[in-house]
Amino acid sequence: MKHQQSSDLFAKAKQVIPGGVNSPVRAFKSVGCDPIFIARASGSKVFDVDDNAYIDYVGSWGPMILGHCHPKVVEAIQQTAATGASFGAPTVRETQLAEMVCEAYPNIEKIRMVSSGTEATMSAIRLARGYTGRDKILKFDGCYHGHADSLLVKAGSGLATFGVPTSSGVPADFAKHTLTATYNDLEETKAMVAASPGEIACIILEPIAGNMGCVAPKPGFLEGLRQLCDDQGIVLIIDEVMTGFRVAYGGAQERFGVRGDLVTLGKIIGGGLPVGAFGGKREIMDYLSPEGGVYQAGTLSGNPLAMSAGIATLQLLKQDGFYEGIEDKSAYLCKGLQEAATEAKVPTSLQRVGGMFCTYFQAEEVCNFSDVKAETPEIFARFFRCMLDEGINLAPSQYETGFMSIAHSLEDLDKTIEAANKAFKTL
Ligand code: HOZ
Repeated sequence: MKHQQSSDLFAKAKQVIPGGVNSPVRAFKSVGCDPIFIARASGSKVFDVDDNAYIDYVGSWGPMILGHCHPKVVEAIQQTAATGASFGAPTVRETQLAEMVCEAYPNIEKIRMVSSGTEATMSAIRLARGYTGRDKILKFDGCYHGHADSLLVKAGSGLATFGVPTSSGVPADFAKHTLTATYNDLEETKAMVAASPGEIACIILEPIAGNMGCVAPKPGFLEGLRQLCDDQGIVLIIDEVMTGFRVAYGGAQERFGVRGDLVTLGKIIGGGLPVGAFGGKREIMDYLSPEGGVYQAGTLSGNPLAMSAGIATLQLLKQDGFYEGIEDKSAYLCKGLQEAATEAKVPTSLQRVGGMFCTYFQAEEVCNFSDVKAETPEIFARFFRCMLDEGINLAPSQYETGFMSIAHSLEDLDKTIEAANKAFKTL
């Protein structure tokens, strides 16, 4: 496959954009080739500027669960754009989308819209601190919650991809308030909480860790965290930016039956437009300005275009059988990938929850960040390049999750398995 135009555009971009990209993992640095520049997309496919077609499992890193350019979503955005792109004043669509989210998540009694997942988690943490009057927060090694200062500590994919667990530029005075525990290790978490009695404002986690590949919570982990937070007056923040409306209409909380005090959302609820949201118990949300003293604001918060795309998307997700469809397609693909790996005698751990999946190039299951073996990302890089050459667009990092859309056809899945058959044999 030729990528000349992409490479030329990348060289040009690097002159004016740091690393040529507006988000680091997109630079393809850890997979050893230049990134492809996308010209357009449709359904399950993206097309690059050299006119190569790829079956897409990035899905804009999660939002495109309907596939690209769903006609109903495009129509909603176009109609709204014709009436004004942004007013910085309340509109009816904000309440409509808020009602839809509250209906899907019974523990979200009130919700505030923002413009990105980072804004959502950053604001939820400030709110938890304001509500509890405590400074410390506890997160898990390898979980990514956006790039706010206090969250860039052992933060998974974006940083792990480049071998820097914690960003520079984060003052030690901020980072000292962030405790990190091992994902899926309830006993260690309990011990850390016990060592800081009455000091921890919140525990924040990805209920399915999607920034160290795809790691499901062990049975009892989420339940144990819920109990721990209840016992210690700690706010449990479940970060569903990736999993919300993805692994079930009511997200991971519906799937696993454990509910947070606060929930962060993004990606799917904006239908591909920039959006984020945080919500939860009325009692906590009422600490937020203008009701309470915790300040948070945004010029583009509740943006009309994003609200329309979100409403149109959620309406389609509500249709009968939608999540069964995603589950079936993902299960079919992962079974095929596993068989291809076995045939080629490549040790793999294929991990999947609903429409999120990851192939680790090691036999041992990954249950936390340090379970990823040192050689695994290097093998992934070779696999990635081979798959790209076969017309399969995977996320360019071992630490990212793969996303299925409802637009992927059986033919797409079979082509992907066929490509993997070839790729595994080259490793
Ligand atoms: N690490 C981010 C997703 N988990 C990357 C997002 C992007 O580059 O758009």
